[in-house]
Amino acid sequence: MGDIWGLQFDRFLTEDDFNADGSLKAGLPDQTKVFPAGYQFAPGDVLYKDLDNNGEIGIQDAFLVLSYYSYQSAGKNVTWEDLTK
Ligand SMILES: [Ca+2]
Repeated sequence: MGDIWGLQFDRFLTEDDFNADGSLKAGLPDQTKVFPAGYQFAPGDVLYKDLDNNGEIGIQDAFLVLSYYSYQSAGKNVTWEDLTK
């Protein structure tokens, strides 16, 4: 088993994070690099912390986590391959 890198869980998205048309409101970090292409975000999805405050969630926001279990329990099924795109 190699080292496991993960993103820091911030909170879950709520209905207040979405516009009437289902799009995410402005001001939230862009998470499209760490979710599958075309993924439609919905209330209950994970919102990760933008650790370097560049407005998007990416590999630069990842940090070393020791427990694979804790990563899985954080929520959605994000693959490591997606982090490198
Ligand atoms: Ca970032």
